[in-house]
Amino acid sequence: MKVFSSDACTKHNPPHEILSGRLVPYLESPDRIRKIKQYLYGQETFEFVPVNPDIDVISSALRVHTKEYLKYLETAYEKWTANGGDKTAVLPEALPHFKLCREVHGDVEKLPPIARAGLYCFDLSCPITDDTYDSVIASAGVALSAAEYVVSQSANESQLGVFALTRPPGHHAGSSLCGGYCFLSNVAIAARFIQSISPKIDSSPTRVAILDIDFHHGNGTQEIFYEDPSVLYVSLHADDDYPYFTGSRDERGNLEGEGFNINFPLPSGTGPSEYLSALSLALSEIESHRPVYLIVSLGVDTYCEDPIGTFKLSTTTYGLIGEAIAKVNIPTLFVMEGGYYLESIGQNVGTLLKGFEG
Ligand code: Q9C
Ligand code: ZN
Repeated sequence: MKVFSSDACTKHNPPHEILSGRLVPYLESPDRIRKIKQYLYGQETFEFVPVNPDIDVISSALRVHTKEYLKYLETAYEKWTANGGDKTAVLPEALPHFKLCREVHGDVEKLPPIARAGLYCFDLSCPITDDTYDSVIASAGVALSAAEYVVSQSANESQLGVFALTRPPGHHAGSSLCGGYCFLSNVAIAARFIQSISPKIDSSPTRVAILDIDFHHGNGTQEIFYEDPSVLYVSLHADDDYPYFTGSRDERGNLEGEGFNINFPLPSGTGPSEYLSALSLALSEIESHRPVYLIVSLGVDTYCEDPIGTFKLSTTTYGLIGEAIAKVNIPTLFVMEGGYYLESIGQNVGTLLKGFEG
Protein backbone atom coordinates (compact mmCIF):
# COMPACT_ATOMS: atom_id res chain seq x y z
CA MET A 1 0.00 0.00 0.00
CA LYS A 2 1.18 3.49 -0.88
CA VAL A 3 1.60 5.83 2.08
CA PHE A 4 1.67 9.58 1.36
CA SER A 5 3.37 11.83 3.89
CA SER A 6 5.16 15.17 4.25
CA ASP A 7 7.77 16.31 6.77
CA ALA A 8 6.02 19.69 7.11
CA CYS A 9 3.18 17.90 8.94
CA THR A 10 5.42 17.62 12.03
CA LYS A 11 6.12 21.38 12.29
CA HIS A 12 2.93 22.34 14.16
CA ASN A 13 3.89 21.68 17.78
CA PRO A 14 2.13 23.85 20.39
CA PRO A 15 3.50 23.21 23.89
CA HIS A 16 0.14 22.85 25.65
CA GLU A 17 -3.62 22.78 25.53
CA ILE A 18 -6.40 23.01 28.11
CA LEU A 19 -7.88 19.56 28.64
CA SER A 20 -10.60 18.90 31.21
CA GLY A 21 -9.72 22.18 32.92
CA ARG A 22 -5.98 21.50 33.16
CA LEU A 23 -3.06 22.92 31.23
CA VAL A 24 -1.41 19.79 29.79
CA PRO A 25 1.23 19.00 27.13
CA TYR A 26 -0.33 19.05 23.67
CA LEU A 27 -1.76 15.60 23.05
CA GLU A 28 -1.87 15.89 19.26
CA SER A 29 1.93 15.87 19.04
CA PRO A 30 4.25 15.35 16.05
CA ASP A 31 5.39 12.11 17.71
CA ARG A 32 2.08 10.55 16.64
CA ILE A 33 3.16 10.68 12.99
CA ARG A 34 6.71 9.63 13.83
CA LYS A 35 5.48 6.55 15.68
CA ILE A 36 3.18 5.52 12.84
CA LYS A 37 5.98 5.98 10.29
CA GLN A 38 8.36 3.95 12.40
CA TYR A 39 5.93 1.05 12.53
CA LEU A 40 4.99 1.16 8.84
CA TYR A 41 8.68 1.34 7.80
CA GLY A 42 9.16 -2.05 9.44
CA GLN A 43 6.41 -3.69 7.35
CA GLU A 44 7.30 -4.49 3.75
CA THR A 45 3.81 -3.96 2.36
CA PHE A 46 4.00 -0.16 2.85
CA GLU A 47 5.68 2.06 0.30
CA PHE A 48 6.27 5.70 1.25
CA VAL A 49 5.69 8.32 -1.43
CA PRO A 50 6.08 12.10 -1.29
CA VAL A 51 3.29 14.55 -2.12
CA ASN A 52 2.69 15.86 -5.63
CA PRO A 53 4.01 19.45 -5.43
CA ASP A 54 1.93 20.47 -8.48
CA ILE A 55 -1.39 20.16 -6.70
CA ASP A 56 -2.80 23.58 -5.80
CA VAL A 57 -3.69 23.03 -2.16
CA ILE A 58 -5.16 26.51 -1.62
CA SER A 59 -7.60 26.32 -4.54
CA SER A 60 -8.61 22.85 -3.38
CA ALA A 61 -9.12 24.05 0.19
CA LEU A 62 -11.29 26.91 -1.12
CA ARG A 63 -13.84 24.35 -2.36
CA VAL A 64 -14.51 23.60 1.32
CA HIS A 65 -13.38 26.54 3.45
CA THR A 66 -14.13 30.26 3.18
CA LYS A 67 -11.54 32.66 1.84
CA GLU A 68 -11.72 34.73 5.02
CA TYR A 69 -11.02 31.65 7.19
CA LEU A 70 -7.97 30.57 5.15
CA LYS A 71 -6.62 34.14 5.29
CA TYR A 72 -7.19 34.11 9.02
CA LEU A 73 -5.20 30.87 9.48
CA GLU A 74 -2.41 32.29 7.35
CA THR A 75 -2.10 35.61 9.19
CA ALA A 76 -3.43 34.97 12.71
CA TYR A 77 -0.08 34.33 14.43
CA GLU A 78 1.66 37.30 12.83
CA LYS A 79 -1.17 39.70 13.71
CA TRP A 80 -1.47 38.25 17.21
CA THR A 81 2.21 38.73 18.07
CA ALA A 82 2.31 42.18 16.39
CA ASN A 83 -0.53 43.16 18.71
CA GLY A 84 1.32 42.07 21.85
CA GLY A 85 -0.09 38.53 22.09
CA ASP A 86 1.96 35.79 23.73
CA LYS A 87 4.62 34.40 21.36
CA THR A 88 3.61 30.83 22.19
CA ALA A 89 0.37 30.72 20.22
CA VAL A 90 -2.95 32.30 19.33
CA LEU A 91 -5.77 31.13 21.60
CA PRO A 92 -9.25 32.68 21.90
CA GLU A 93 -10.47 34.36 25.03
CA ALA A 94 -14.13 34.87 24.15
CA LEU A 95 -16.26 33.02 21.61
CA PRO A 96 -19.44 34.41 19.96
CA HIS A 97 -21.69 32.04 21.90
CA PHE A 98 -25.27 31.92 20.59
CA LYS A 99 -26.54 33.25 23.92
CA LEU A 100 -24.11 36.17 23.74
CA CYS A 101 -25.03 37.49 20.30
CA ARG A 102 -27.21 36.49 17.38
CA GLU A 103 -24.69 37.72 14.88
CA VAL A 104 -21.27 39.35 14.78
CA HIS A 105 -21.80 42.96 13.72
CA GLY A 106 -19.49 45.15 11.67
CA ASP A 107 -16.27 44.46 9.85
CA VAL A 108 -14.61 41.39 11.38
CA GLU A 109 -11.29 42.47 9.83
CA LYS A 110 -11.30 45.42 12.25
CA LEU A 111 -11.63 43.28 15.37
CA PRO A 112 -8.43 42.91 17.43
CA PRO A 113 -6.58 39.60 16.88
CA ILE A 114 -7.75 38.18 20.22
CA ALA A 115 -11.40 38.73 19.25
CA ARG A 116 -10.86 37.30 15.78
CA ALA A 117 -9.41 34.17 17.38
CA GLY A 118 -12.81 33.51 18.94
CA LEU A 119 -14.66 33.90 15.65
CA TYR A 120 -13.01 30.93 13.98
CA CYS A 121 -12.60 28.49 16.84
CA PHE A 122 -15.01 26.49 18.99
CA ASP A 123 -12.73 25.24 21.76
CA LEU A 124 -9.29 25.64 23.37
CA SER A 125 -7.48 22.78 21.64
CA CYS A 126 -6.32 24.64 18.54
CA PRO A 127 -3.42 26.94 19.42
CA ILE A 128 -2.05 28.61 16.29
CA THR A 129 1.75 28.88 16.31
CA ASP A 130 4.16 30.27 13.75
CA ASP A 131 4.27 26.79 12.15
CA THR A 132 0.58 25.93 12.13
CA TYR A 133 -0.30 27.25 8.69
CA ASP A 134 2.53 25.38 6.95
CA SER A 135 1.51 22.16 8.66
CA VAL A 136 -2.20 22.40 7.93
CA ILE A 137 -1.53 23.15 4.26
CA ALA A 138 0.93 20.24 4.13
CA SER A 139 -1.64 18.01 5.82
CA ALA A 140 -4.29 18.83 3.22
CA GLY A 141 -1.63 18.37 0.51
CA VAL A 142 -0.96 14.83 1.70
CA ALA A 143 -4.67 13.98 1.55
CA LEU A 144 -4.93 15.55 -1.93
CA SER A 145 -1.91 13.68 -3.31
CA ALA A 146 -3.25 10.40 -1.97
CA ALA A 147 -6.69 11.20 -3.42
CA GLU A 148 -5.19 11.92 -6.82
CA TYR A 149 -3.42 8.57 -6.73
CA VAL A 150 -6.63 6.72 -5.81
CA VAL A 151 -8.47 8.25 -8.77
CA SER A 152 -5.57 7.55 -11.17
CA GLN A 153 -5.34 3.88 -10.13
CA SER A 154 -8.99 3.09 -9.57
CA ALA A 155 -9.46 1.50 -13.00
CA ASN A 156 -6.30 -0.63 -12.76
CA GLU A 157 -6.38 -2.13 -9.31
CA SER A 158 -9.16 -3.93 -7.54
CA GLN A 159 -9.15 -3.61 -3.74
CA LEU A 160 -7.26 -0.33 -4.04
CA GLY A 161 -6.33 1.27 -0.74
CA VAL A 162 -4.08 4.28 -0.15
CA PHE A 163 -3.06 5.88 3.14
CA ALA A 164 -2.65 9.63 3.74
CA LEU A 165 -0.46 9.88 6.84
CA THR A 166 -1.56 13.40 7.75
CA ARG A 167 -1.43 15.68 10.74
CA PRO A 168 -2.97 17.96 12.01
CA PRO A 169 -6.19 15.96 11.70
CA GLY A 170 -9.31 17.43 10.08
CA HIS A 171 -12.72 16.01 10.95
CA HIS A 172 -13.64 18.62 13.60
CA ALA A 173 -12.83 21.55 11.29
CA GLY A 174 -15.82 23.23 9.68
CA SER A 175 -16.02 25.51 6.67
CA SER A 176 -14.77 28.43 8.77
CA LEU A 177 -14.04 26.90 12.15
CA CYS A 178 -11.18 25.12 13.87
CA GLY A 179 -11.43 22.95 16.97
CA GLY A 180 -10.48 19.55 18.33
CA TYR A 181 -6.88 19.77 17.01
CA CYS A 182 -8.31 20.28 13.48
CA PHE A 183 -7.85 23.31 11.20
CA LEU A 184 -8.59 22.17 7.66
CA SER A 185 -10.97 19.39 6.71
CA ASN A 186 -8.51 17.10 4.94
CA VAL A 187 -11.19 14.54 4.15
CA ALA A 188 -13.67 17.09 2.77
CA ILE A 189 -10.96 18.73 0.67
CA ALA A 190 -10.03 15.31 -0.72
CA ALA A 191 -13.68 14.46 -1.44
CA ARG A 192 -14.27 17.70 -3.39
CA PHE A 193 -10.99 17.19 -5.25
CA ILE A 194 -12.00 13.67 -6.25
CA GLN A 195 -15.30 15.04 -7.55
CA SER A 196 -13.43 17.71 -9.50
CA ILE A 197 -11.09 15.28 -11.30
CA SER A 198 -13.23 12.21 -11.80
CA PRO A 199 -15.51 11.98 -14.83
CA LYS A 200 -19.12 12.86 -14.06
CA ILE A 201 -21.84 10.30 -14.76
CA ASP A 202 -25.03 11.89 -16.22
CA SER A 203 -23.59 15.31 -15.25
CA SER A 204 -24.16 14.59 -11.56
CA PRO A 205 -21.22 14.76 -9.13
CA THR A 206 -19.32 11.55 -8.41
CA ARG A 207 -20.79 9.79 -5.38
CA VAL A 208 -18.36 9.64 -2.47
CA ALA A 209 -18.88 8.04 0.94
CA ILE A 210 -17.01 9.06 4.07
CA LEU A 211 -16.73 6.53 6.88
CA ASP A 212 -15.54 8.19 10.10
CA ILE A 213 -14.19 5.69 12.62
CA ASP A 214 -12.40 8.18 14.88
CA PHE A 215 -13.62 7.92 18.52
CA HIS A 216 -15.05 11.45 18.28
CA HIS A 217 -17.91 12.68 16.12
CA GLY A 218 -16.65 14.48 12.99
CA ASN A 219 -18.78 17.58 13.42
CA GLY A 220 -16.81 19.45 10.76
CA THR A 221 -17.22 16.85 8.03
CA GLN A 222 -20.91 16.59 8.93
CA GLU A 223 -21.37 20.37 8.66
CA ILE A 224 -19.63 20.60 5.29
CA PHE A 225 -21.73 17.93 3.57
CA TYR A 226 -24.98 18.33 5.53
CA GLU A 227 -27.00 19.49 2.52
CA ASP A 228 -25.14 17.47 -0.09
CA PRO A 229 -26.55 14.14 -1.28
CA SER A 230 -23.45 13.35 -3.37
CA VAL A 231 -21.27 12.85 -0.29
CA LEU A 232 -22.61 10.39 2.28
CA TYR A 233 -21.21 10.90 5.79
CA VAL A 234 -21.37 7.94 8.17
CA SER A 235 -19.81 8.15 11.64
CA LEU A 236 -19.28 5.73 14.52
CA HIS A 237 -18.39 7.62 17.70
CA ALA A 238 -18.92 7.97 21.45
CA ASP A 239 -22.35 9.44 22.19
CA ASP A 240 -21.45 11.14 25.48
CA ASP A 241 -18.09 12.64 24.72
CA TYR A 242 -16.32 15.47 22.88
CA PRO A 243 -17.53 17.51 20.91
CA TYR A 244 -20.64 16.96 23.08
CA PHE A 245 -23.18 18.94 21.02
CA THR A 246 -23.22 17.02 17.73
CA GLY A 247 -23.41 13.41 16.57
CA SER A 248 -26.92 12.32 17.53
CA ARG A 249 -28.97 9.91 15.43
CA ASP A 250 -31.46 12.71 14.67
CA GLU A 251 -28.84 14.58 12.66
CA ARG A 252 -29.67 13.06 9.27
CA GLY A 253 -28.85 15.87 6.84
CA ASN A 254 -30.90 18.74 5.48
CA LEU A 255 -32.75 19.63 2.25
CA GLU A 256 -31.33 17.55 -0.64
CA GLY A 257 -28.85 16.13 1.83
CA GLU A 258 -31.54 14.62 4.05
CA GLY A 259 -30.77 10.97 4.70
CA PHE A 260 -27.15 11.33 3.61
CA ASN A 261 -25.75 11.93 7.10
CA ILE A 262 -25.83 8.89 9.34
CA ASN A 263 -24.59 8.88 12.93
CA PHE A 264 -24.00 5.79 15.03
CA PRO A 265 -23.48 7.07 18.58
CA LEU A 266 -22.09 4.30 20.79
CA PRO A 267 -21.90 4.09 24.58
CA SER A 268 -18.76 4.66 26.60
CA GLY A 269 -17.04 1.30 27.17
CA THR A 270 -17.96 -0.07 23.72
CA GLY A 271 -15.91 -3.20 23.06
CA PRO A 272 -14.90 -5.11 19.92
CA SER A 273 -18.10 -7.09 19.29
CA GLU A 274 -20.51 -4.13 19.72
CA TYR A 275 -18.20 -1.98 17.63
CA LEU A 276 -17.97 -4.50 14.80
CA SER A 277 -21.78 -4.93 14.72
CA ALA A 278 -22.26 -1.18 14.41
CA LEU A 279 -19.56 -1.06 11.74
CA SER A 280 -21.34 -3.67 9.70
CA LEU A 281 -24.57 -1.59 9.79
CA ALA A 282 -22.56 1.48 8.80
CA LEU A 283 -20.98 -0.39 5.90
CA SER A 284 -24.38 -1.57 4.60
CA GLU A 285 -25.53 2.06 4.56
CA ILE A 286 -22.44 2.87 2.54
CA GLU A 287 -23.08 0.02 0.10
CA SER A 288 -26.65 1.28 -0.49
CA HIS A 289 -25.26 4.69 -1.49
CA ARG A 290 -23.25 2.95 -4.25
CA PRO A 291 -20.26 5.30 -3.91
CA VAL A 292 -17.53 5.39 -6.54
CA TYR A 293 -14.95 6.22 -3.85
CA LEU A 294 -14.72 5.63 -0.14
CA ILE A 295 -12.79 7.91 2.22
CA VAL A 296 -12.09 6.68 5.73
CA SER A 297 -11.46 9.15 8.55
CA LEU A 298 -9.07 6.86 10.35
CA GLY A 299 -8.79 7.53 14.07
CA VAL A 300 -7.43 4.94 16.49
CA ASP A 301 -8.50 6.80 19.64
CA THR A 302 -11.03 3.93 19.98
CA TYR A 303 -8.15 1.86 21.39
CA CYS A 304 -8.55 0.50 24.95
CA GLU A 305 -5.52 2.42 26.26
CA ASP A 306 -6.25 5.75 24.59
CA PRO A 307 -5.83 8.61 27.08
CA ILE A 308 -9.00 10.46 25.93
CA GLY A 309 -11.11 7.64 24.44
CA THR A 310 -13.38 5.32 26.45
CA PHE A 311 -13.84 2.47 23.97
CA LYS A 312 -12.19 -0.89 24.48
CA LEU A 313 -10.88 -1.94 21.08
CA SER A 314 -7.79 -4.16 20.85
CA THR A 315 -5.10 -4.19 18.18
CA THR A 316 -6.70 -7.37 16.75
CA THR A 317 -10.00 -5.48 16.34
CA TYR A 318 -8.29 -3.07 13.95
CA GLY A 319 -7.38 -5.95 11.64
CA LEU A 320 -11.04 -6.97 11.54
CA ILE A 321 -12.14 -3.38 10.87
CA GLY A 322 -9.75 -3.24 7.90
CA GLU A 323 -11.10 -6.56 6.58
CA ALA A 324 -14.71 -5.40 6.92
CA ILE A 325 -13.97 -2.17 5.00
CA ALA A 326 -12.22 -4.12 2.23
CA LYS A 327 -15.36 -6.24 1.68
CA VAL A 328 -17.21 -3.15 0.40
CA ASN A 329 -14.79 -3.38 -2.52
CA ILE A 330 -14.55 0.31 -3.46
CA PRO A 331 -11.32 2.27 -4.08
CA THR A 332 -10.51 3.56 -0.62
CA LEU A 333 -8.57 6.53 0.68
CA PHE A 334 -7.59 6.31 4.36
CA VAL A 335 -6.88 9.68 5.98
CA MET A 336 -5.33 9.88 9.45
CA GLU A 337 -7.39 11.54 12.20
CA GLY A 338 -6.99 10.98 15.98
CA GLY A 339 -5.34 8.38 18.24
CA TYR A 340 -3.18 9.38 21.20
CA TYR A 341 -1.70 6.26 22.78
CA LEU A 342 1.78 6.55 21.29
CA GLU A 343 3.01 3.09 22.31
CA SER A 344 0.45 1.36 20.06
CA ILE A 345 -0.63 3.98 17.52
CA GLY A 346 1.62 2.61 14.76
CA GLN A 347 0.63 -0.98 15.30
CA ASN A 348 -3.08 -0.14 15.43
CA VAL A 349 -2.98 1.88 12.21
CA GLY A 350 -0.74 -0.67 10.47
CA THR A 351 -2.90 -3.61 11.56
CA LEU A 352 -6.02 -1.94 10.16
CA LEU A 353 -4.36 -1.21 6.81
CA LYS A 354 -2.94 -4.75 6.58
CA GLY A 355 -6.38 -6.13 7.45
CA PHE A 356 -7.71 -4.14 4.47
CA GLU A 357 -5.04 -5.54 2.16
CA GLY A 358 -5.91 -9.08 3.26
N1 Q9C B 1 -12.05 15.36 27.73
C1 Q9C B 1 -9.39 14.22 17.32
O1 Q9C B 1 -9.35 13.09 17.78
N2 Q9C B 1 -10.34 17.65 23.73
N3 Q9C B 1 -9.68 15.27 18.09
C2 Q9C B 1 -11.10 16.58 24.32
C3 Q9C B 1 -11.83 15.35 26.30
C4 Q9C B 1 -10.27 17.70 22.30
C5 Q9C B 1 -9.96 15.14 19.51
C6 Q9C B 1 -11.31 16.69 25.79
C7 Q9C B 1 -10.27 16.34 21.65
C8 Q9C B 1 -10.19 16.45 20.14
C9 Q9C B 1 -9.07 14.47 15.90
ZN1 ZN C 1 -10.73 11.66 17.87
